[in-house]
Amino acid sequence: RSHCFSIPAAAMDGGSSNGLVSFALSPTSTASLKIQRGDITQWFVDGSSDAIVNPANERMLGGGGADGAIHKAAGPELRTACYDVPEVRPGVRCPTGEARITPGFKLPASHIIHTVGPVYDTDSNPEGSLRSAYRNSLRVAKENNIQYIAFTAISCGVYGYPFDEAATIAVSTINEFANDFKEVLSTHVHFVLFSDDIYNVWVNKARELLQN
Ligand code: AR6
Repeated sequence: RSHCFSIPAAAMDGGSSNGLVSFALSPTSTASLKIQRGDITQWFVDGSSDAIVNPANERMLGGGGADGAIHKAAGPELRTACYDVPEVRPGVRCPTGEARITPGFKLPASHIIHTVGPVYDTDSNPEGSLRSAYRNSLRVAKENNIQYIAFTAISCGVYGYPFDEAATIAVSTINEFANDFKEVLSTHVHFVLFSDDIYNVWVNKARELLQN
């Protein structure tokens, strides 16, 4: 099979390496899955239509974790743009499992796709909701001709999703999406992960699920 796993030379030098590893998705699509350590607010792909995915909440007006860091880095125009996203019911601009897009404003990435993962302990179907959050983010990326998209580990911070279960859903959902859109999916998918713990879980899960 064409699934490849490679550690670029720079990643083996140690020091400031971001540990970038790359996997092929569907053998018939050109899409790839890359996993690295890092701060998602700094991520971009030069000269492309790119988007980072914000693990937001249903109000979409900012918060802690990655959401807080993204709002801080994007600047106050982001809050205004989010405020203008229509409410689907009072206080809810993006229901759990759905996704919305805004410009990136002061971020290096050109767009932000806001999605809302499940609160692990209170969602009635956390697996379904997390799957929807990834799938709808990819769908919005595709509809907007985004060539490169970067995710964090949605729901793995404040929302308390166990890392191993979340990694299984993240990797398998992205792979399924690539298979569903074989000939058309040309969106390259990145994970930019803050902690070594989560990075290791994600790399091991991608090896397990994508290399056979
Ligand atoms: N770059 C990459 N990853 C990050 C960064 C960063 N700058 N900052 C945090 N992470 P979380 P959730 C990682 O809590 O669980 C907010 O208040 C973090 O280590 O950001 O979906 C929202 O407003 C973790 O692995 O998102 C919501 O109310 C991952 O990003 C709520 O938190 C996700 O953690 C959403 O909670």
